[in-house]
Amino acid sequence: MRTPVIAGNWKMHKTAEEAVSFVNEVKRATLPVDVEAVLCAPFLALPAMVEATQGTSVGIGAQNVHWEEQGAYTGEVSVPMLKAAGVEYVIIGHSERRTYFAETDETVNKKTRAAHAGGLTPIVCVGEVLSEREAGKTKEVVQTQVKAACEGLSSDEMKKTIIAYEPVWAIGTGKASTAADAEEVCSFIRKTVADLYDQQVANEVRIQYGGSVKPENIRSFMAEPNIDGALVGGAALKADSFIQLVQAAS
Ligand code: G2H
Repeated sequence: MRTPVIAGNWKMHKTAEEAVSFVNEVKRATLPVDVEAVLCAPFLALPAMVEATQGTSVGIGAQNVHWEEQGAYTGEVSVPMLKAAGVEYVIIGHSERRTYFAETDETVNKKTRAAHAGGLTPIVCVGEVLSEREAGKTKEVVQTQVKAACEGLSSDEMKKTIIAYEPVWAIGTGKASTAADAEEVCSFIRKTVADLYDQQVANEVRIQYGGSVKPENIRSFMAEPNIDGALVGGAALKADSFIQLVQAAS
């Protein structure tokens, strides 16, 4: 069966010092061994977090990466740089990056391929905006994004890809999707992967729900058969809340 994965996406929050103090609080808690816990932090906090989580089960992730290994790309960070710092995961194609930083399906694909080539686990975000949902286009939009993001991945790479379904209208708004609606789309994403690869690959891919997840509602999402975890923003900024989320996913 698939191991649930709870990933905190801190967005542009926390200095290295604040991040380490968060990690130290998490280390004092008992986390379930059957849940993968990940913290995705700003670049500057990553090395200190990798060091602070040594010997624990908490994995560390970045929130973006460039697809080239090195070169004249001012302000960018590459997969080998993240690997050298001990980072294991990277969020790719978050809707905030698509909206504010011109991320496209094409760059999402390049980054996803680069992540796999360099040994990072990509958490690839997909999801519709409100007008698309209201126009009944959710599945069409999500299918296009999944197909584009995964183009050229081997079956093994696809199995190791984490897909985060984040309806854009639910992000940071406090208005989460219902568990049933999220399950319908996550199940459709799994079917899309089965059509692109095969049922075995689809059975292994982990699909998270993201968008206003909190300790009070995570159980309803985790109870759904095609939801294998959550990508959590606001509710992952406090250690006690993050700990509760990981414990509830067990
Ligand atoms: C969606 C989510 C984290 P929040 O962006 O990826 O944020 O939980 O604050 O809605």
